[in-house]
Amino acid sequence: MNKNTDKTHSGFIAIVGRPNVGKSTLINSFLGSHLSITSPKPQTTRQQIQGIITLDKTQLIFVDTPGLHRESKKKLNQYMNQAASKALIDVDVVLFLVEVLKFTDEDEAVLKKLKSVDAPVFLVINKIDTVKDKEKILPYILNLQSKFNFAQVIPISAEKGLQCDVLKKEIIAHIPEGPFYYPEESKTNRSPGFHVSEMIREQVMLQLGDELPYATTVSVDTWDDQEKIIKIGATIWAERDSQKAIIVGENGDRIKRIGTIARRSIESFVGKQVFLELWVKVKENWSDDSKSLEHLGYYDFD
Ligand SMILES: Nc1nc2c(ncn2[C@@H]2O[C@H](COP(=O)(O)OP(=O)(O)OP(=O)(O)O)[C@@H](O)[C@H]2O)c(=O)[nH]1
Ligand SMILES: [Mg+2]
Repeated sequence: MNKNTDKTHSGFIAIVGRPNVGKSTLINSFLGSHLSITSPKPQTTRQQIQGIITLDKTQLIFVDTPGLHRESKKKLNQYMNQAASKALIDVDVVLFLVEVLKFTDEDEAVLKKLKSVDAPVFLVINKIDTVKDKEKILPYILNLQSKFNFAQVIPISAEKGLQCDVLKKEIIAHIPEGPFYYPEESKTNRSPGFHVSEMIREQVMLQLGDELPYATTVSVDTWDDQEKIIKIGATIWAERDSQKAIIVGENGDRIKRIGTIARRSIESFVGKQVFLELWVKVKENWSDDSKSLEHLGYYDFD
């Protein structure tokens, strides 16, 4: 084969599954950076996030999605489910992520959605590091294969990086010829402000334990890029005064900790010193109000 051929390959790979199966951990493992936030709590990711890798003549655009879930009374949940469903349109490969030895009603509902997808669907069985007796995995795979004609079945551990290279090779084999969609140096379709708001939200999720009010979100309000430092002002939005008090913590301890840890991740993301000013404010019912959702960044993003 002529190595100097100008032909490039490019394609979109949607990562879908119920909440908490490890979709964001997988996209981060492919990218080698913490692009998409993760947490032990379900419904961490709320919007589509593209992570881009360009390897010589191939561009892979991975699409991380919110976990598809049953609960969709609130507008935010409807938005999340729609964002995940839309990711299935016009893609080249779909990675259906499940957690090894588990198959819940929510997994079943995702699989049902995949029946109308044109692209090849890979069954990606994650968290295999948690199973000692690997022989148990075979009957689990056979059962799932009886439900759907998967193009590939690949057990992995996204967190430990096990078999992720095998998965990547199989993905590349399914990527069609075509021009690059993004400049070679692009890593994401999202703005730095979006990623910063996510890093703050990640700390809110991690620091609040079981007290976490589900309806919190973060907006980045000011961004002043100076010679040696970036000054960022951001707001954490809660729905009630009682939730605000939990986020602030006694004597402001919790918000301080959230700010300090988020600032460190932001500094490593922007490669510069950061001064982060955080506010906590209340906007009643924002998660069930279309206008507030849009105002806080939850709109159609393509
Ligand atoms: N043991 C183990 N844990 C994992 C693995 N991959 C992900 N996790 C953990 O599973 C939890 C959920 O991971 P996420 O990547 O946030 O899951 P997600 O599917 O993106 O979840 P949502 O955004 O809520 O839909 C986190 O605590 C991860 O550390 C894995 O391969 N092995
Ligand atoms: Mg996620």
